[in-house]
Amino acid sequence: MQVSKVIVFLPAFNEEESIAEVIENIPRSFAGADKVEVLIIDDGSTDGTVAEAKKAGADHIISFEENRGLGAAVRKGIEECYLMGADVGVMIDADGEYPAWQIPDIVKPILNGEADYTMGSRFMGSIKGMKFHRRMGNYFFTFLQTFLLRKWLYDGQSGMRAFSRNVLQHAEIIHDYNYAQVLTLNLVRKGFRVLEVPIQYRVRTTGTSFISFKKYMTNVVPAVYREMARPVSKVAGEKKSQLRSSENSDNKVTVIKYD
Ligand SMILES: Nc1nc2c(ncn2[C@@H]2O[C@H](COP(=O)(O)OP(=O)(O)OP(=O)(O)O)[C@@H](O)[C@H]2O)c(=O)[nH]1
Ligand SMILES: [Mg+2]
Repeated sequence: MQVSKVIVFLPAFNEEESIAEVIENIPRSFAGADKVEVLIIDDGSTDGTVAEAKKAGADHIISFEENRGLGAAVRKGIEECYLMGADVGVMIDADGEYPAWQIPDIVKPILNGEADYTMGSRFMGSIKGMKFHRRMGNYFFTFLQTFLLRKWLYDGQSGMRAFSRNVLQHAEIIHDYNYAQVLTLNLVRKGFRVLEVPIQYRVRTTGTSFISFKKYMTNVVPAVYREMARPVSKVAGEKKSQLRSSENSDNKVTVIKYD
């Protein structure tokens, strides 16, 4: 399938040292996709993240006045991709850990009609520098999702994912701290087809991680429980929505401020 517009969004919080390189490595067109736009969800950064993103050629920047959390940032990215008329939405972390040049690889199964939702899988691909305790944490939370969904997953915490337009319309993220686990639980239970694609990953050398053991236990674990406890209805297979935003004909950066 040939699509007209792919939007790649980057949730970013104080990533001035790495964001430009990620943006520069995003292919601006590739087999099956005519046009690729870049959207930054700046989660209240207090450093030069926004200036660096503009310099590197970001097309759209949405800035939160205050830090809201990664879950809130990804929720906004998904909503905006849909409203801006993306045929396929992609998210990638801004810290340089994920291979932006492999975006076509994770979009391809969606264009081919093989999947609705893809995740770049570090454990199916290659990993440079992941600490032992982080690896254990990843195995644990991935296994938890596998168990709850009765579906084998390799990497449930990936920071590189792609979404069909239908997924962009129906995805729900029920907490602000993180999205990784609850989003997959939500989409698979709605009947969307998930597929993992091997990617090359290297641990960040700049910035700081938002992950804390305590916050994972007090935020992620209860959110996983709440997501599984609430009813969701199957939506996959519905007729795709035709809603499209008007085309942005110039290349100016659009800055929208949210308070
Ligand atoms: N630190 C932090 N990052 C956020 C927040 N909101 C969005 N982000 C962005 O979310 C992405 C993932 O955050 P990371 O802290 O790298 O999380 P991670 O990759 O799971 O953890 P590491 O393996 O330690 O890098 C990065 O692009 C961040 O800039 C937030 O509130 N705090
Ligand atoms: Mg990271």
